[in-house]
Amino acid sequence: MTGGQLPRLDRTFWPLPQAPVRIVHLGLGAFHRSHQAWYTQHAPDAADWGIAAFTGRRPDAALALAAQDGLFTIIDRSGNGDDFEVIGSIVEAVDGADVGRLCELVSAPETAVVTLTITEAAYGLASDGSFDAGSSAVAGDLAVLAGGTGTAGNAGPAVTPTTPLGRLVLALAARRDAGAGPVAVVSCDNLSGNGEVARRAIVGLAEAWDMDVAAWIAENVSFVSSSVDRITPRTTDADVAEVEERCGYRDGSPVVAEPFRDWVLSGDFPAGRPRWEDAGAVVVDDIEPYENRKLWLLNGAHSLLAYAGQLRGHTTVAEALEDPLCREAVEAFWDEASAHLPEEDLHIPEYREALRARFGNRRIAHHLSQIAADGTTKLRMRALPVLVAERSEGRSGAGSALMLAAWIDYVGQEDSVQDPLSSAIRTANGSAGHERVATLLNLVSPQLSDDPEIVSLVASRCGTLTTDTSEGADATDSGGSTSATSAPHLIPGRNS
Ligand code: CS2
Repeated sequence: MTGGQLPRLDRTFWPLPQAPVRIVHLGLGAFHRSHQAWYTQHAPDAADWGIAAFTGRRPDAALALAAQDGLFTIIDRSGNGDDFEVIGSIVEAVDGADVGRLCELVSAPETAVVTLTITEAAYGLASDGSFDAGSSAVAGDLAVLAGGTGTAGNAGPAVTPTTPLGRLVLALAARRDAGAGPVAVVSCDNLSGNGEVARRAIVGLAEAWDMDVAAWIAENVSFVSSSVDRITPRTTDADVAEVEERCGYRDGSPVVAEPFRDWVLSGDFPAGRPRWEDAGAVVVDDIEPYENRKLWLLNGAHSLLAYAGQLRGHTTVAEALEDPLCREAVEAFWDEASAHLPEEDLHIPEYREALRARFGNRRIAHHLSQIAADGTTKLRMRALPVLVAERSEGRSGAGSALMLAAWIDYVGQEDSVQDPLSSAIRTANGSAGHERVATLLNLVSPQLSDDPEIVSLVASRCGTLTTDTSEGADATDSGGSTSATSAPHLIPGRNS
């Protein structure tokens, strides 16, 4: 049978009754499907917990998933081969612009949990980590909310914000009006203290609109922090074709993911939650060490590879890791970061070894360009804390400084950088030398640009990745990747 003749994946492939919606998710994308949807399906009480997932800016993912009753295939891709699993925990896939449906679901008493994968940049963080009411991520919604006339009660929203958090504020107001009681909001974005960050952003937005709503949220919403992990590259046409061939049905929206997954949660669920811990999630009192381990070692190395790797002509994480210069840079950064992680319970050497294998899985084509987006927000979580911690112990922090330098070189050669501060980056690129370095560092954090020694350190590391000095740079075992000795991307006039 050809693809066109195969049956489409839908609930006829699903032998179980559809679970009722008790979780609302904002940010329906591949990561949510490979992670929270997987954990929910694998919880022993999955039959009681259906997810209604809303897209962000575009409706496409909701339309594609709704056409197959929310079902999709996870292609579990190890170094040796692929396994396939149909996931049915998403029972409703909705266009994020349907704020009326969001209000209806969030204000239903059965809804107990709201999960978020809305990207780091969507929380409207200022460069000092506080909530920035003037940030482009939230300013428009603040104006809409402040200018709104009615409440978001059962009659439907009188105003329609466009960002996920603006929409959520409106939906929480509807929950208050409906008397549906407390609820948990779980951030699943890669931010330190993401529960607290979510609280600041959501309460901050609400305060600009209606102090009573803000007070209700502060009292009735439990903001849960979580550290999430599963490498999920973009799905390709080849993945879609593979599912047809191997599974015998058409799935327009499969998701590819590595076999590894991890979820650490900390906080209260006043209206209950699925037994995710029976599916492998871990519930802890103090999340910070786990969060730092993941944000620094995994995400930090990802950002370093994203910028250094692309400067050196590589396309994927696995390719970049085979470049001795990139590999050394990652190990040096890991050494710095590990010095600030408690040894107890975290198993750092084993974690690093596992990361080398996960990053090295060449069957996962995790594109560096995907990771490079939103650098100002990501580096604030990934490079800054390690650099500051190193310097406070009297060491240089050269390994962390290299991550910042690689970003500075990268944004100097890219025509269109995806970042919440992209126009400020463009302006900074108009200057040169130390001034340019300081201006760009200031966008990550004034803590960096205010320290002349840090500016000099980072400036001294700019341009070093594109000058090949590594002894192993001509290694022959690069497995077909663009080798470290291929023409480097020089950045004329931008290196200080
Ligand atoms: C990556 C993450 O794009 C990025 O910034 O570092 O998406 C990373 O793949 C996930 O956090 C892995 O769990």
